Amino acid sequence: MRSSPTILHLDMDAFFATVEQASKPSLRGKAVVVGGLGPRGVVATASYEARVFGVHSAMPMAQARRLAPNAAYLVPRFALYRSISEQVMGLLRDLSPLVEPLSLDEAFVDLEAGGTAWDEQSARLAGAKLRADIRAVTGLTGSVGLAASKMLAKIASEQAKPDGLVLIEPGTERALLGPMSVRTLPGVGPATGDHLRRAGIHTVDELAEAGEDELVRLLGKAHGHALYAMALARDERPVVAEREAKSVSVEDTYDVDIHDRVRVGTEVRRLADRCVRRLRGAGLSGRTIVLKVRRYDFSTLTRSETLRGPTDDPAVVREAAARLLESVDTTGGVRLLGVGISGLADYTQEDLFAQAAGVREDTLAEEPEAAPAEERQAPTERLWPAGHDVRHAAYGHGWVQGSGLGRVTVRFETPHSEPGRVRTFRTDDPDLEPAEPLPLVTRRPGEGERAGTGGVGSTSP
Ligand code: DCP
Ligand code: MG
Repeated sequence: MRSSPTILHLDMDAFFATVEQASKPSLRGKAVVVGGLGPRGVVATASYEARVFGVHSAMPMAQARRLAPNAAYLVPRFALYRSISEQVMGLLRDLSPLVEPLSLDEAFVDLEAGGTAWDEQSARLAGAKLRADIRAVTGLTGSVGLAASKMLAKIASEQAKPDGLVLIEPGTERALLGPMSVRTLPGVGPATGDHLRRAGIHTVDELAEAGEDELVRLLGKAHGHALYAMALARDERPVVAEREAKSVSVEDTYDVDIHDRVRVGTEVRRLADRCVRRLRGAGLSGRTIVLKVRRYDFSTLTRSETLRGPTDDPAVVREAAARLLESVDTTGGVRLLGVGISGLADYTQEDLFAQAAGVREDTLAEEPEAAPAEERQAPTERLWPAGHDVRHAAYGHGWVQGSGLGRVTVRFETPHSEPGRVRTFRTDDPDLEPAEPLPLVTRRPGEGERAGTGGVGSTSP
């Protein structure tokens, strides 16, 4: 492990909810819940004000509404979150070529590899400057952790939340981790946590005391071994830039073209299993399954399917590959078949034991497409998802506060206005139309010190 705290972990604060608060002045300082609003919807995230009531990611929306009935409930605006994520990732790439994004709002950066930091002081400075730059460019807050390993950097950013920076001095890792819950360690989700608790292991110190053999007995070889190393604060995983590990794939070329459709299917299953073994071997999981088929005439096709979350489950990959194969005509025979997995994620993000035991957690918000039956019967209402932007011919830019019974309520405000007023219209009002989100920050970086959240006045006509 390196001797300086030059691995940085950034995690934006209550990301989706903070973006919504930045775009909607009336919601600043208020409880905001973003997620699927149908009866089967789940919470994507909640603002810190809503977390006070116990609302958190992946909670059923109905439960959130019981806990925080007065919060604002909004449908996610993924395109906007993605564009802000790109701005943030751009700032990280200014620090180092070694940037490893884990999700839209989270990434590791190897500051040393970028020559940005080499010791504690330079690392702290780089982290502080990054936070200031993120605020200037996006108007949002992110928390930064700095440490000598990925595991500790991530724990540090968690401790820094919200809107802070924590640096873990090399040498203090074990003392810091010891009393913490086993759940702090990467890869220990609810299922592994329960399993360990039943074995009387609650803290990281207890994990280390249990010893490697006992952990292997409890959790299996790979997980037990990995967890023991982490309990001793040993984590040598390098920061891997996206392009270096874009995908894991395997392929086979056949001496004789395969014509038999059943045999093609068997080969694809075999390749899927081999690909998953390689994926797991690299300690990764992935979201996009790719099938490659080269036909008798050398024409090569690739087909892909993106799952809702990363997986390293052979059954899931096998099924996806089989579905993809159904869309390919192989009647003339195939010379080559390949299965790949891209959209890679660090396996430690997931609950290792839960995966092994086939337990799945619902971690993704239901998107508005998955609307329940009663919403489908009223298609006009789906044009006005709560939280989405609209424009009114007379009143200008606003957002949908709610809709139903043929009415839509709009609050007219912009990222730079005062909290705005609410008006109600008929859902088929010809003066009202959906609009693109407005930028959260109007000035460009380097154009002066004024933050984009000041009282600039309304930008509506
Ligand atoms: N997300 C989601 N479903 C989940 C978890 C997260 O859709 N089960 C989305 C919404 C979050 C974003 O991903 O805003 C980032 O996830 P984080 O876990 O980093 O959570 P937040 O950024 O919302 O909060 P925190 O301040 O705890 O990082
Ligand atoms: Mg976050």
